[in-house]
Amino acid sequence: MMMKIGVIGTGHIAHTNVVALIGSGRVEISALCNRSAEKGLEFAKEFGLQKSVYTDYREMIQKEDLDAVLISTPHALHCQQFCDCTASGLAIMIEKPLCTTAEDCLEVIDAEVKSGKHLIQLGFMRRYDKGYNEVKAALDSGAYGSPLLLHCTHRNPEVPDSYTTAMAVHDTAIHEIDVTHWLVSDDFASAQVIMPKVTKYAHAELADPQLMILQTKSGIVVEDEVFVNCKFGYDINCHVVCEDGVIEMPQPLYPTYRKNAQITQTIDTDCFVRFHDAYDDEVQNWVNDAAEGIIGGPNAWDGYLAAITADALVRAQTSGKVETIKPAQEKPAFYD
Ligand code: ISE
Repeated sequence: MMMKIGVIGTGHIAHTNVVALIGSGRVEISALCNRSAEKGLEFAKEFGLQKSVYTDYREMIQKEDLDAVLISTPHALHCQQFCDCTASGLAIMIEKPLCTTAEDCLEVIDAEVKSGKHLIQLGFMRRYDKGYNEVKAALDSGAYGSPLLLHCTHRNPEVPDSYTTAMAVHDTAIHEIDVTHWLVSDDFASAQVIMPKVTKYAHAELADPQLMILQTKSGIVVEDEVFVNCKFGYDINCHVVCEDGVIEMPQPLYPTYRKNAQITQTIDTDCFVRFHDAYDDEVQNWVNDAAEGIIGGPNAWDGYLAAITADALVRAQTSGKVETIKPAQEKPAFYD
């Protein structure tokens, strides 16, 4: 049976996800919603979806007979939309972050727990990337002993002038926050940020690069260089130092060219190209699981942990101190 999906928000990520959803051959996009009717219609036309286009998602979920929704709207709208969709018992796939504040994340968690059913899969797509999965499998095999220290880089070629210092955490490092906590199966306990000399390419409101240092409860240190005007490419690295060896995440496979006494190799410049397959697998997994009535992948509690870790990093950006990360409540047994 085809799963009936409503799409809330029709921006760039929705586009990537809808391509993957249609490609799964297991879903029908029944309706979509954008606050701008014009944009909604444009999107519908592009995909040949002669379906219902709404400007109000509440009306959409009320009127349509949906099994699930895909949410990719501005982050500040997530909390209310979650709570409304959860109340309707719909399975939800949502792009990161869960919400813009830790309090809102707890509200969503409360709504999901009260619903009695796992409904939310959070779109931290790096957990579906082949390279990270190879690192995870090596760590879980135990062959390299315990992880001690992770060196990560998150480099973007450039960012617009609207990108601020705090966004280096909320938009960018948020990926390492989630994926490294998943890799080492440990939660973060403290955060620190070191601000090096600022690149000449950063605008006045942006400290770039930044060195973010997180430490887990068991003492593992994750060091993340976030450099969003590196100019040369979209360069994501993860290097795990363990007791019995070192694991380095593989890079996308491009040929090397030898010419003029040089070896050259492509580096991606766009996150949607670098993580194309991860975005695709994330959606395929969600569809396959949801068809069986299962919700897997990163959950709302992971979203909350990422939010409190991000908050501590943002505090550390200005305090220059080591900031403590402590959940306001115990993890509900629901998420065990
Ligand atoms: C963006 O939102 C992403 O998700 C990218 O992966 C990240 O590299 C970029 O810095 C963010 O702005």
